[in-house]
Amino acid sequence: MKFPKEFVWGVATASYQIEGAVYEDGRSESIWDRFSRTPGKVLNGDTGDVACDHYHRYKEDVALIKQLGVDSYRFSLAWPRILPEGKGKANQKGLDFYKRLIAELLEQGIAPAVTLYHWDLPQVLEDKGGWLNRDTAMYFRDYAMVAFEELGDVVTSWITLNEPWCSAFLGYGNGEHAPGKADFPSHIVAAHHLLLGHGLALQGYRQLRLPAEIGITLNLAPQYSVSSKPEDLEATRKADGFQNRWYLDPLFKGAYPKDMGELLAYVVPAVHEGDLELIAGSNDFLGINFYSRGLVSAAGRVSNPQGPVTAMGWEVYPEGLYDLLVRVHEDYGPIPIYITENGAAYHDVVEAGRVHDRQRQEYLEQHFEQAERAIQAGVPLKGYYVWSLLDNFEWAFGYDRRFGIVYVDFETQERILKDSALWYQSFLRK
Ligand code: IFM
Repeated sequence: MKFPKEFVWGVATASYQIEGAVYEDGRSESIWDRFSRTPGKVLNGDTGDVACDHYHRYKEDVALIKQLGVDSYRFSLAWPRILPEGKGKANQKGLDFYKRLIAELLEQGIAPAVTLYHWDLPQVLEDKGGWLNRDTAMYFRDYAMVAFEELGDVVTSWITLNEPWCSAFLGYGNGEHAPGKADFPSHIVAAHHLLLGHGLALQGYRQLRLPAEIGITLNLAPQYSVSSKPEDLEATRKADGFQNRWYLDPLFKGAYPKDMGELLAYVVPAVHEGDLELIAGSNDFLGINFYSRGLVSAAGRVSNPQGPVTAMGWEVYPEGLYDLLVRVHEDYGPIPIYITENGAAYHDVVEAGRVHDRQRQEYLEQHFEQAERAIQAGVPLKGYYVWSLLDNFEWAFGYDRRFGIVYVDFETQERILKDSALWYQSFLRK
């Protein structure tokens, strides 16, 4: 495989999934602390209380990142560590943790790519309505400004939001994620406020004239119809509208997709004058998280009986990455693109101190190939972050699904480089 010299290779994580130390140094409760403590919400009653204990072991983890030989590390800031009240006064101890982490990364020559919001909203803000409350978008802007001002001289790349579809739909639409509200129409309002928060943060960022690039990360999945019957094609168009265009269109075209009748009706009351101009502010790049595709029939989503699946039950369909990248470039470009997450969960076992995760290695290899194909087809793909550096708290699945290329023994906190990590390391050396 051949990638451009300046191509950025990385690994990614997120605060609540790895940090632990939820009561330390002034951090306040997040919606995930509350949700994971609610019986029945997370598999096995798991919480992020300890997770990978990264808060205390960050030096060891940076050493692992260094050992892999990647260029960049994508991680997220915990809003409740930085602004325990959700707004107002910043917590110096929280900021200091990220300053220490970034200093360590820079010392090792690893570029810090920072996500501002990877789902751990301060619970105090949820108590005021969370993302259903328009004020949360303003609080997000204020929080982002604190981060920009405090860390703007050392961060090389900013991502405002991770996967607003998940925050909105899983959080407020079907309740599978925190804060666990299940009201389909209102999740569209939450999505609008999330995008508005992104637009406001971007506007504030531009005023500071900082050097780093800034963008947003969406979880996109190409949707394929099971047949060419008009009813299947129509269902596929809607699935694409719901998953992909509902976010891409306002961000890159300044309007919600006109063909999404029901969703439009829900969003109209939430859209104030000027919102869409803010949302369509100029991103330096688009981050895409890619895991699988959607296969759609008029009766709903279907699964491919022939397709291999990961431990999440998600079909492995690498060609979908190529199709998606080419499509996004054609319909929404030109815009530099990063794959900010790609990876797979499998049920790993440790055998004589090794983890032979051949399937994960193959998954990555096949997706790298499709990324290379997309570059050859003219897509301005600039980088690729493997999800995830470490096995971690996989949201509603707790510690039951392992996405790491590094195995974590959650009893002892021992880390073991899986075969996929060793493969990635030798791929990068080449
Ligand atoms: O673990 C998550 C991550 O937090 C967001 N993107 C998808 C991953 C796998 O489900």
